[in-house]
Amino acid sequence: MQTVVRKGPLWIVLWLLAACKTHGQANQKPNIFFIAVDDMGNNDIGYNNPEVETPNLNNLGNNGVILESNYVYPVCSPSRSAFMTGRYAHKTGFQHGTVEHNQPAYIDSSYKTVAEKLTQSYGYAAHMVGKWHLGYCKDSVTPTYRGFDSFYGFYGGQENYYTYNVARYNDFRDNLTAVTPKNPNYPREDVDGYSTFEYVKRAVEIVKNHDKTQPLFLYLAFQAPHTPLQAPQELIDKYPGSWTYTDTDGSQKTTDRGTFYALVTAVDMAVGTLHQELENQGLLDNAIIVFTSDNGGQPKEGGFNNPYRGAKGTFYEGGVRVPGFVYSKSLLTKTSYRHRGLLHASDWLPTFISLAGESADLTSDNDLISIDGVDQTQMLLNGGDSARSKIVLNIDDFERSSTIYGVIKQFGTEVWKYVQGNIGRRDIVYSATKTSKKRALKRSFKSERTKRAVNDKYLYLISADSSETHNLYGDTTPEIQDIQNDLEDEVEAEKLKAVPPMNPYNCGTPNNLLNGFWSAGPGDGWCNCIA
Ligand SMILES: *[C@@H]1O[C@H](CO)[C@@H](O)[C@H](O)[C@H]1NC(C)=O
Ligand SMILES: [Ca+2]
Repeated sequence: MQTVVRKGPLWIVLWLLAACKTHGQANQKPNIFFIAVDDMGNNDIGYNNPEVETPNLNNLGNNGVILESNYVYPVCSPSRSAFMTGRYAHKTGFQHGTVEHNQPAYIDSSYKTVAEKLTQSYGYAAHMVGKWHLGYCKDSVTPTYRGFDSFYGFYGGQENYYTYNVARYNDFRDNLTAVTPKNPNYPREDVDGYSTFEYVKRAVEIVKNHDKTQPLFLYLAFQAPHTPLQAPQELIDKYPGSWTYTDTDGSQKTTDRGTFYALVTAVDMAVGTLHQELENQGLLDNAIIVFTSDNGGQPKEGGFNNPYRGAKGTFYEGGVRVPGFVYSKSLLTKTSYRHRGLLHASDWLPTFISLAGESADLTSDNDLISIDGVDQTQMLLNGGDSARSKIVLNIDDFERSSTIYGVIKQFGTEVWKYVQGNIGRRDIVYSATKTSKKRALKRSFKSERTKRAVNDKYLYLISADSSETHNLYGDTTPEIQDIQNDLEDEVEAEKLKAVPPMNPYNCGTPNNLLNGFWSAGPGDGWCNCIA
């Protein structure tokens, strides 16, 4: 080891560097606030669509960096597995859709979660509030065993916003303790409200009680605006009128977009409350707030993705390209713009590690050498180029009917997308029209056959055609042929890396209920229910 004691220019340079680095940061690692919303589409946030009131999200996004190419999976569990592990879902077994209540899926302990890394290697406190949706067949796969100091929320995919009940049973916990609203056996009798507001109440409590000398990681995963469409009446009253849209077959459908907006506005209020408390506690001076959806909007449930084609559950842009932004008072050297660089759900883990470890060497950490995410700090903090030029959208061929392979790749300024298989059913651009205003319904969409065949192939130049209206697959232009071949090769190579899905089977009726709660049950749980 070399100690620097010599006098002269080098010493001065090193001293200056050290002085600059600690300036204004109190020598602290940044606090990280990772906020995930559920099923919010590209057209469901105020800065893209002023019809919905989201002043707090607009303020943070407009004063931060809005992410224009923020890619996730088309449904919840795969995206959340990538958030937690920094890996593609087809590398951890989460590529095959959502985890149902009787499916024994979980993040294997060989894949370290972002919370495990931040707490064990970087000295963070880590707390989780909200929706997990990454399995609960034994206690050791739930949040407080996977790096979080505390957990306040639910294991499954959705539930009633007021009763915390789904399919007749409850799903709500404080760490491992089952919580019922107003349960006399549970000390928190104040747990009786709308879950979006309950979650932020807990987030505020965490922030208030946090020891400020320790860096904080908070994962706040709202259920909203996912179904069921429930919101406080005063928020629903903000959005009178009714909305319609044109469906795939050209028919007019109504959608409960007003109530959906109310769910979004509730999230906005909750984020505003948290933001204010972070300011009050001085926790924002050296911090980053990340906001992202986990998949696109579902038009029939009120969520819209226009100008992108498709919906939640599809591999069109509308399913996988979602709202997201970063905000920081001190860490961004460039703010108030939209970045078009490719960013994937798996990038948050290495980005957070990089922020925590300053010059953390991701290539020498055994937990991280095989991750798929890349460190995006240069892109996010300084407006640099994205650290990735390729995203594998998914590799899943467990069932012929739902087989899907997809990849996005950037060539110079062009971004191309290749998908093979079941790209999804809701395959047009959906725009909602408020019918209480002047009727201006477009009936120009032509009906399209639903494509499900495994050999269907799609090639889109999404940098020029984000609505995916021109399928260029099979085009004979030599340049396009080259790109097509390249992307097909990428998919073939990636197929070899996929692991089997964790959630292809249901357990039948596992012993997953305890006192009316969806539960790991006694002992080792029911992870081995399938022999
Ligand atoms: C959950 O865990 C945290 C951290 O250990 C602890 O402070 C809190 O009291 C726990 N809550 C319950 C209900 O056990
Ligand atoms: Ca979702």
